Amino acid sequence: MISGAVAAAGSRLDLAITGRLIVEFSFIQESQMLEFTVEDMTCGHCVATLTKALQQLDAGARIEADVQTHLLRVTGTAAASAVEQAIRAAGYTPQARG
Ligand SMILES: [Cu+2]
Repeated sequence: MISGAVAAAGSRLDLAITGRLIVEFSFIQESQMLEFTVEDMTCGHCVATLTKALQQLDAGARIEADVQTHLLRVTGTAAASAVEQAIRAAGYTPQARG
């Protein structure tokens, strides 16, 4: 989990202790709502898997899912690219909704 203070300080943190390692955080300051169509999200187990994966990425994220329409709505502070990556890593195929 990343603190709001660090996120607000900038997208890059230079960890002097470990030398020149630059860690990039794909987080934004304000929460945003992202909507995806996830065709292979077909039941409650899929929703549970995705919710767990997305909350590991962003503990404060709010996840709404509708298996009928395959809508997955993620409200949180992780960048869209990071959310998409987490969905793919969980084994699903997200398509951003316009
Ligand atoms: Cu399922």
